[in-house]
Amino acid sequence: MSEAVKVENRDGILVLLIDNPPVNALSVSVRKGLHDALDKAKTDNSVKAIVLACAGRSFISGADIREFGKPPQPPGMAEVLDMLENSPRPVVAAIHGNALGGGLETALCCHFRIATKDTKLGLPEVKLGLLPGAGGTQRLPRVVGPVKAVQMIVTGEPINGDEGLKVGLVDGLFEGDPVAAGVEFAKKVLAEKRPLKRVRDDNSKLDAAKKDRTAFNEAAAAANKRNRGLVAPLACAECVAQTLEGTFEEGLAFERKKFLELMNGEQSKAQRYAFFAEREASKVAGVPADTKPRKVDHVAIIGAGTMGGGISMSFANAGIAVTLIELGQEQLDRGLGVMKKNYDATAARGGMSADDVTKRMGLITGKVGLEAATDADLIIEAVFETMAIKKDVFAKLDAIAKPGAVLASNTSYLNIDEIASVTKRPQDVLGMHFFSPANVMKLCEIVRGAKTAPDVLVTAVNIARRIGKIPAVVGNCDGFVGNRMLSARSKQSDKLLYEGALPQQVDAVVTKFGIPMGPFTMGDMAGLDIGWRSRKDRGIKSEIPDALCEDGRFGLKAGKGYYKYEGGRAPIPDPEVEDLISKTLQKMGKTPRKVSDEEILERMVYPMVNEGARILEEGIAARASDIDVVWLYGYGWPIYRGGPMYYADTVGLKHVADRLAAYAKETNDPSLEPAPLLKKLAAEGKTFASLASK
Ligand code: 3H9
Repeated sequence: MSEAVKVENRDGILVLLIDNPPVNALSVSVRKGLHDALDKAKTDNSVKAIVLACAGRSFISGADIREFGKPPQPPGMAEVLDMLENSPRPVVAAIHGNALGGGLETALCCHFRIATKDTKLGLPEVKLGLLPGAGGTQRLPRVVGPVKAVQMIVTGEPINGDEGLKVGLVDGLFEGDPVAAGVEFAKKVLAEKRPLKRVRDDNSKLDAAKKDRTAFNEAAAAANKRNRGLVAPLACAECVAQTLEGTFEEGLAFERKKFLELMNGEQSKAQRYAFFAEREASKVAGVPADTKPRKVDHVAIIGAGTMGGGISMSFANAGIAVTLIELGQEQLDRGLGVMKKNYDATAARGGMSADDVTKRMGLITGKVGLEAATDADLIIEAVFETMAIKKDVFAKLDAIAKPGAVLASNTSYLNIDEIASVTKRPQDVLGMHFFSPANVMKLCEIVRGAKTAPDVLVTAVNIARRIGKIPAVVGNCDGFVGNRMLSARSKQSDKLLYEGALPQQVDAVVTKFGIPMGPFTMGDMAGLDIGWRSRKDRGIKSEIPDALCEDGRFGLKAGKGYYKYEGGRAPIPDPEVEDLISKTLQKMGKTPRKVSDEEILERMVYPMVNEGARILEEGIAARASDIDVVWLYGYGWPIYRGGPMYYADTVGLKHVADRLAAYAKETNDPSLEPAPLLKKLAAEGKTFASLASK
């Protein structure tokens, strides 16, 4: 018998207990264990019913994603699921924790399902660029109806046990030990002589939608609404629609075909890479895996501005109380007011209840004066982005914070070591760089100072995950990973205007690639006046944006910038800007040329990759995949393109290096010369992924 499936006969109830940590994925050892046990049970007359349950903290969380793309190892999932579904004895799935993907598909092949109230039942394959490929698209609609099924499958969002009971996905709820509950339920099934229910045989919930598809089509369209460029969601909806077309077997064959197409496609490969990259980023390179985080019970946030407010909301959203500290009552009230308004707006859109708003606001306690941070285990500073102000705050915190408190700065580019230097405890200081809006954006760059202690890093990673953020540990340099690479891109987008490209052309190329917003639209949103003032202070000129600002074109807030705005936030290309650019070039004695879309894309992406290579060489990021995580979750890089470093690997590093060298020459820009690491990997025919993590 396989180690991954423990088999026990309890008075005629055969218990199959899957034990495959960490998440009880359906790896080959599990499939084999189930196959062998079910095969043996066929001829064992003492077996009256079967219970399928899992050890550890969860039921099956899906197929083993690490096996995808490799030669299949028998027995396949379909074979094992057939054995369960066709078992002549009742099979009860007793579910706790998660039943996700192949896990829920397995449960759907059992004749009865019971679950705990808080179990997560879902088919999240779409998030990996896939669709449920073990019958999920055909069985779930037969159980919960096609409307609910298409919502669940296209969005990948799970429901809990309570809702599962309401929609008929589970037959009962239990508390406590899944095996004991499963055995008890199985006995009841036997005592009541309940008929075996095979999901595949019951078409009753499809009938209404077969007669009138309106509700189904509307649900499919609504679920698919926000799928910029992704192929999997549409394929998911198509598979569910098949339940309304033909037989169960035909639907299964259609699902199989579509699943294989997606699994072998570029998008899912990139999405599966992103899944593992995200998890890898939580492991701090160079820190022993058993390093324990410090205890964090009390959290204080300094600064109730946009960032401090967003960070506080992130904690409150995760049910963690924070003390929000400001210098004066007025600033505090203003900050709290903005948060309340944000929550109210979400509630008005149906995103949360009024009760939730009260609960979350109740977790944020406003206080005036830094002394309120005395008891905090973690203090996150989010004050004005000026070194002198940050140093002042940290010197004061050093004097009042309790020993061992973690002191984090939300700086987006300042030197964390310089900030730490004003304290007597630089080992406790690090950066926690959240992205705006902080209550929405997933990324948290954890900036490791020269003296940051390993357990402080682990504490920050841990707490970031607890509040639903995706942490990536980076080193200390100007702009860290994300903003440093963004600067490399901004330099090129600015230069392109002086060569003949227009803002709308550059932005269109960038958005077509899948990034939600182009650099010029982003500039307009941020406001062009800030950069202009800073250039004036430093005596630097940048003719085109300077001319725009001299004309009062400060961006969205002024109703005009690189674009014009007619009341809303939609950027409208403006002939006046074309004219202004053309006149500026004339004045500068420059002749515009036609810049191709291909050149724009390469100059938007490859300089970032080049900077990424420098970042890796300098050890600012430990892994190329960490850089990808920063871009995926902090800057809206399209997940189906894996991240800039992954993308460069797929294009080929030799091509990237050659094009950069050519642009360096053509545009007389030494910053575009390929970085030594990029050159080396290109010459050796290697990829960034081939670099071992340090
Ligand atoms: C599928 O089922 C296809 C079928 O329809 C058809 C097939 C024919 N496989 O996230 P965590 C690893 S597709 C392999 O940190 P948490 C993960 O890499 C699948 N490994 O834990 C990590 O490893 P390490 C559909 C997996 O508690 C460790 O487990 N299912 C898998 O925060 C811990 O993971 C899904 O899409 C897997 N399926 O969250 C669910 N899952 O320690 C995907 C996890 O070495 N999984 N690992 O870094 C999840 O969403 C979360 O892992 C889960 C736990 C919510 C389960």
